[in-house]
Amino acid sequence: MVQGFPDMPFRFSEWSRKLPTRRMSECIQISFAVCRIGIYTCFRALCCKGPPPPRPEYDLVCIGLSGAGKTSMLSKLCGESPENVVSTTGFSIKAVPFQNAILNVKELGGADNIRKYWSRYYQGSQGVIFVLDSAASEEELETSRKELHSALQHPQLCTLPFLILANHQDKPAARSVQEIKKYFELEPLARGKRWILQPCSLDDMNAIKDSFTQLIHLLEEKNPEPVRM
Ligand SMILES: Nc1nc2c(ncn2[C@@H]2O[C@H](COP(=O)(O)OP(=O)(O)OP(=O)(O)O)[C@@H](O)[C@H]2O)c(=O)[nH]1
Ligand SMILES: [Mg+2]
Repeated sequence: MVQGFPDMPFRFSEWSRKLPTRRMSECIQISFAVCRIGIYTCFRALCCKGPPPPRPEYDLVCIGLSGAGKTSMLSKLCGESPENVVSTTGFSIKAVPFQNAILNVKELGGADNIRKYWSRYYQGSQGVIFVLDSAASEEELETSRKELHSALQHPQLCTLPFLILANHQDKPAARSVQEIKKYFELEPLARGKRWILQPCSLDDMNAIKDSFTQLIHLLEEKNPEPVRM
C-alpha cells in the first residue's frame, strides 16, 4: 500500500481507485451528449423540414368520340369508381395527380352535337389526350380518324404532344396497335410531332399510367425528340 503525505486531503490509492469510475462517468456524459445531438438532428430532419416542392401543373385537353372511355379512364386515374359514369354533356375538368406533376385535364364530350364546339376549348392547352374505341365499327373508326386528323392539324394543337389511347383492347373485335397506326395514318400525319400511341383498356390501368408518365416526360422536355411510339 502506498502511503500519502499525512497532510494531503486524499491518499493515492483512493485516487487511483476512483479513476476508472470517473472515466466511465465522463464517457457516459459524452455518450448522452452525442445521443442528444443525434435525436435533435433526426427531429429536425423529420419534423422541421419545409413542405415538399410544388409539383408542376399542365393543362391538357381530352377528346375522342362518345363512348371511347374518356370519363371512365380519368375517373379511375383519380381513384374514383368508373361505375355510373354518364355521357359528358359539354365538358368536365379533373385534376389528375401523378408523382411528378398534376394534370388538369379538360374532357370534351364526344357526342355529335358537341364535337363541333371542341375547338373553342383548345386555347391554353399544353398537351392533348385522344381516346378511341379500338373495337368500334368501321364508320365510327372513320369519324374518329377524321377528328384526330383535324386535332393534329389545328393551329392551337399542332405543336403540342399527343397521347393517343387505343382503348377497349379487352374486346375481341379490338384492332391491334399496328392496325390502328396504319388506319389512322399516324406515321405520315404526325411526322415531326411528339406523340405516343398506347393500346389499353379500363382493366389495365398500369399501361394507362405508364403512358401518362411518358406524356409528362414529353411535357417536361425542352428539346423534344420528334416521335414516340
Ligand atoms: N369493355 C370496355 N368498356 C369500356 C372501356 N373504357 C370504357 N368503357 C365503357 O364505355 C362506356 C362509355 O365510357 P365513357 O367513359 O362514358 O366514355 P366517354 O368517352 O367519356 O364518352 P362521352 O362522355 O359521351 O364523350 C362505359 O360504359 C364504360 O364502362 C374499356 O376499355 N373496355
Ligand atoms: Mg365522358
